[in-house]
Amino acid sequence: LPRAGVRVRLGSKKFTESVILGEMLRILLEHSGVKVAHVREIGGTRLLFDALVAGEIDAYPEYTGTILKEIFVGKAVADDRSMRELLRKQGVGVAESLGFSNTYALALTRRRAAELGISRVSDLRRLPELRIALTHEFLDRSDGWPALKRAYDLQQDQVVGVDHDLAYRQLLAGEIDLIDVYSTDAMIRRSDLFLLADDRSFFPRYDALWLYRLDSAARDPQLVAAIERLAGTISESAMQKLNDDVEARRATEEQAASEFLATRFGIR
Ligand code: PBE
Repeated sequence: LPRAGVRVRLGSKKFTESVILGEMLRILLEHSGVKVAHVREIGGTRLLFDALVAGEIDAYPEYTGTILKEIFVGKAVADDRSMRELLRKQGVGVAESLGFSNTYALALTRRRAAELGISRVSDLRRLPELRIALTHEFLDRSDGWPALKRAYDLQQDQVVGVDHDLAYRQLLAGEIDLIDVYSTDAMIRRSDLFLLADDRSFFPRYDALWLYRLDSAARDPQLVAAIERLAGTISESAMQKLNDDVEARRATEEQAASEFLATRFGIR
């Protein structure tokens, strides 16, 4: 990871939204004169959080439910305060929410959902033969498939692992019936997918926010200032639009991020 001359290193996960958020903070920091690098698409949650704790990066965008269910899996974290406390013990600070939530959901094409006559996750109990493809991280998280299957009493055993982008293609090609999606994904609206209602409230909230190293923040106050400036500024529909701009190739992640900063803060 780049070090020479760089004061702040940002990381992002391997999906469009994470990269856009990383670019946003990178541009904002550059604008305040900080030498900054954004290491894009490092991988999944584990890799990013480990890199943060190891000091390989100074900050990355995360989601509250992911902190509870993946990073602190097995630890009983009662509330927001104890989550912040646990993170602080690892030298990690938590910013306020960016203003939107991005939850997991199960999706089918609208046509297939109508054919099968289903609208809720619990309806899957009637359909043990359904062809399901799920992203690798979802297959293996405590807020993912095995726990969801238990919570809803589902029977499907033939579930395959797939990359997030590929899942959409296979779904639209009719090769599979059901995938997991992220609720701010552009493809949901673009392909008119149908999301099953989480009728047993299995999923927690996934408010998007920045995690950062407390020592980096002490060394570079501009890091926290920029992160705080972004808090509460991105609505769910704004994030969907940014994701869509990139997915539809109307803009790169950098262009989408800088367009947002221009509109919101007048930064050019
Ligand atoms: N999410 C929903 C996950 C992936 C899907 C954005 C909260 C995460 O990155 O933790």
